[in-house]
Amino acid sequence: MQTYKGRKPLKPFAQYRAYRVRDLISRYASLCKSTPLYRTGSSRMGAWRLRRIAWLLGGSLAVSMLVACEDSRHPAVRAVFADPPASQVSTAAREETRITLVMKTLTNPFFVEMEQGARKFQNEVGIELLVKTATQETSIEQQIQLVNDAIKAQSRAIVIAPGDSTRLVPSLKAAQDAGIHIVNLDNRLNSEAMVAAGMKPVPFISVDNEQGAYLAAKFLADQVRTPSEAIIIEGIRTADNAHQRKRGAERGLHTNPGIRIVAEEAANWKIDEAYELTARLFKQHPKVKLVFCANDMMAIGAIKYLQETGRTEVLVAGFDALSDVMPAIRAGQLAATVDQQAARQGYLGVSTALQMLAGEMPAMEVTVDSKLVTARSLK
Ligand code: ALL
Repeated sequence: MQTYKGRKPLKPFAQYRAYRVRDLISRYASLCKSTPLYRTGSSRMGAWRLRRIAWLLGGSLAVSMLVACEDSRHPAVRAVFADPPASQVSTAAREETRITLVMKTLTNPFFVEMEQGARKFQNEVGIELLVKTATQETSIEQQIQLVNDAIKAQSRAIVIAPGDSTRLVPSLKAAQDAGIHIVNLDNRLNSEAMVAAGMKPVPFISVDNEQGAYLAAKFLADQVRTPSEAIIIEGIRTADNAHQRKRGAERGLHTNPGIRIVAEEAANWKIDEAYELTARLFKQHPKVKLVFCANDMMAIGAIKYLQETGRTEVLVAGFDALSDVMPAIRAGQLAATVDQQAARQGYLGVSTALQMLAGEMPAMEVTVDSKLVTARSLK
């Protein structure tokens, strides 16, 4: 049994309620912080009063919403959360909150971090969380199989970071037909494919991929003063976020009129493919000065080739801010990357699924903050 802030152990529903109160209060507090009065401090007493009233209102609103929504919960969830005998709590409650997180592959530390965030929520609230990943970035068939397995395992919700934006849709539709809630993380499912398949809309949690890539590519573009060639190494082309990052990178590089993009090709998010692609592209375009990679794994592959061939003046950018690339950032081998808070995405994905299980309406689109990381920002 887990404890909430060291106090006496609480049952899963009480833990969920405690989590919701904290969540609602903190959301209310950020709302208060964003009011002009709070920000400008034009009237100290006024701001203080407003804040205090807002906190009190927020607190009571949160509590009353929880009390009010308790009885409107899905009957199965209500049955589990409504004080079953202590001996049954762990098994019955866990089954009713069985959530499967489907990610792409643990060969990419990005997903290890995403799992950590999901596990953090699991530990706070006490749900049953199954974590499944395919073998490779490109193992889409296997990911489809994982969704089918989650249906058979009677998961109540599936939280998925899909490797492909369209191919997962039919199996996710089958999951919805089986009454399973779906939460889409990281890479957006194709809305046209969803409509064509008759899928209901699902909440989506991710970053602004276009803007993140724009910032990283612009950082590269700002470093060069003479006419220069650039290449873009893309992720899997059937993934929406790979497409968004390519667009953002083009926009960022084009902020410098002296830059010409001479090649844009996919290395499918993988180190080895990026290494080989970089080698091939540099044979065709030996004067390239800038390399934008749509993720850090591919940046690692590109840097490996550049180091081996003594091209240390070439500037490279990545995406993900993996801890593995921080030494390369400090050493100047990687000029920039983008922190997209994988753990936060995992945490929010699973908490959104639980919210749906409790019969609440979640936010349909959550954009997690992303941040440019450079040697300077690390100081
Ligand atoms: C994307 C993520 C990452 C990651 C890639 C590899 O969906 O956003 O940037 O590196 O998947 O699968």
